[in-house]
Order: sequence, then structure tokens, then C-alpha cells
Amino acid sequence: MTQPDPRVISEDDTSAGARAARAVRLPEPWASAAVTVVMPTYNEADNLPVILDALFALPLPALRVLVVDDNSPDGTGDLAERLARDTYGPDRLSVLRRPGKQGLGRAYVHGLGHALEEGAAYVVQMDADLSHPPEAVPQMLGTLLSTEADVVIGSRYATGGKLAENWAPHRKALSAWANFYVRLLLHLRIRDVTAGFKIWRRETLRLIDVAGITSNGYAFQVEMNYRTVRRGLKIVEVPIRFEERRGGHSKMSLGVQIESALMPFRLRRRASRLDAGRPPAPGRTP
Ligand SMILES: Nc1nc2c(ncn2[C@@H]2O[C@H](COP(=O)(O)OP(=O)(O)OP(=O)(O)O)[C@@H](O)[C@H]2O)c(=O)[nH]1
Ligand SMILES: [Mg+2]
Repeated sequence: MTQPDPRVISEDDTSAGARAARAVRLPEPWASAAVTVVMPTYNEADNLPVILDALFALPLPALRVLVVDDNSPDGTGDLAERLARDTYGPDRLSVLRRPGKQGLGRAYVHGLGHALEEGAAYVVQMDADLSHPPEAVPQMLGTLLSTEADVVIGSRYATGGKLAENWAPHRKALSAWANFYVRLLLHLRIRDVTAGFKIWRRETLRLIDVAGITSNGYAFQVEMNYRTVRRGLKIVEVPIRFEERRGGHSKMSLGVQIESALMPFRLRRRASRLDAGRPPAPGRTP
């Protein structure tokens, strides 16, 4: 009988150690870059300890995580604070607590701004539900630095990217349709234009005026991309394997879907006002 080779780490092994072993090893000074993962949470108490273990096992010793919790009824905020105090230390894990559920986009505007104030040089956007593979973060950072990209997207639809086989067919169809629709209306050539897994340079977030973004849900991700393209900045996609969420429940709502469907028209209208030399509404950048 042939024994499995202990040096081969199976792709299906999702323990923190196996994930870390699969991650690329970056040379210094890249490995020690000041990376902050901004992670919005709403009722993710089952997933949070698992994803934090995996992130802190990565060969990125200066990586920090900022959890942005909207007063989750399941106690995710308290759990995150306990883990910061007792397990990882406040130097590596910090928590922003907000009074109530205001949507993903609002949580990100708050969290990204906070990460920049705290001195992050590179900022990762990532869901807490283990859909986004933590072991891809070093490769995404390495791609950002080696290609001199302004942002790198962890992409389900770039060549080599994969969608969870067990993702419900209606979710697959909705995701494919949303990508097609947004790309067509906004003339974006990004393969995964609604992706929520990205690494940004600090300067890119400043150039696109992330604090001025008003959309929420998936529309928030698209608006960030649109602003990046309008500024002539460089976007690179790396393929990832996207998993079905591990525990907890989806927060995808009809409101989020309707906002996403209307948002390309709003962005186009605003951009054409600017192109025609008329100012956008106060505090808005296309
Ligand atoms: N702080 C905060 N986080 C949120 C809010 N809505 C969603 N999130 C978090 O944002 C991430 C993405 O939300 P999901 O519910 O996974 O949405 P999704 O990935 O589009 O949907 P699924 O694929 O079904 O999981 C998760 O980490 C959520 O906990 C919110 O209103 N506030
Ligand atoms: Mg999810």
C-alpha cells in the first residue's frame, strides 16, 4: 500500500498549519511589510477564530487584523475583543465596534480609514466567512509589489480561479450575471468586478478618496474598482479558489441586489457630469 507523502499538503486540508504551508514565502523586506487585514463582521462568531488562526499562522510577521463589527447579536464583537486581549495581543488584532448593522460598505469606509490612520502600508479587504482563502494573502502582496500594481484582486473568474462546487446554483448565476452586467455598463475589463478580496496600496486608497464612497454591499466593491480605473491606476487579478461560507448565514439581501443593479447608472451619470466639466455633487468623486 502506498503511504501519502507527508511533504505534500493536500489542497483540501484547511487547518491553519496546512494553509500556512501552502502560502508562498516572500523575501524580506516584503514579508515584513505593514499589512492590515480589514475584516467586517456581522454574526461571524463561528468563523472568526478559524480565520484569525489561519491569518496569524501566515509567514507575514507584521500582519495585523482590524475587525469591524456592527454590534453582532451573536457576540462576535465581544469574542474579537477577548481574542485581542488574551490570545493575539492588541498589537496584532484590534476591533472597531459600531452601534448597529449599517452594511458592508459603511463598515469598510470606517475600517479602511482607521487602518490608514494606524499606519498600514498595505490594506487587505476580506470576508470573515472563509470564502476568501487566507493563504492567498502572501501571493497577493507579492503580486502587488512585483508588478507595481495599485491594487490586486483575488479573482474567482481570472484563468485558474475556481468557485466552490457547493455554491448554490442561483448564487453562481447571480454572481456571473452581476459581473457581466457591471462590466458591460461600466466598460470595465476586470474579470471579477464584484470581488471582495483585494489588497490595496495606501496611496491608492487616498487617490480614489475611499472615504467619499457612498454605496454599500457589492456596489461598494464595484465603485472602488470604477474609481481606480477612472484614475488610470493599475489593477492585477490573481486566481483564487472561492469557498462556500464555512459557518453562519449570508447577509446578502434583496436591498443589496437592487442597489447593485442601479449603481452602474449612478456611477455613469456622475462620471459624465465630470467629463462635461460640471462638478459632481459636493463630497463626491467618480
Ligand atoms: N460590519 C458589518 N459586516 C457585514 C455586514 N454585512 C455583511 N458583513 C460581513 O461582510 C462579509 C461578507 O458578507 P456575507 O454575508 O458573507 O456576504 P456574501 O459573501 O456576499 O454572501 P455569502 O456568499 O452568502 O456568504 C462577512 O464577513 C460578513 O460578516 C454589515 O452590515 N456590517
Ligand atoms: Mg460570504
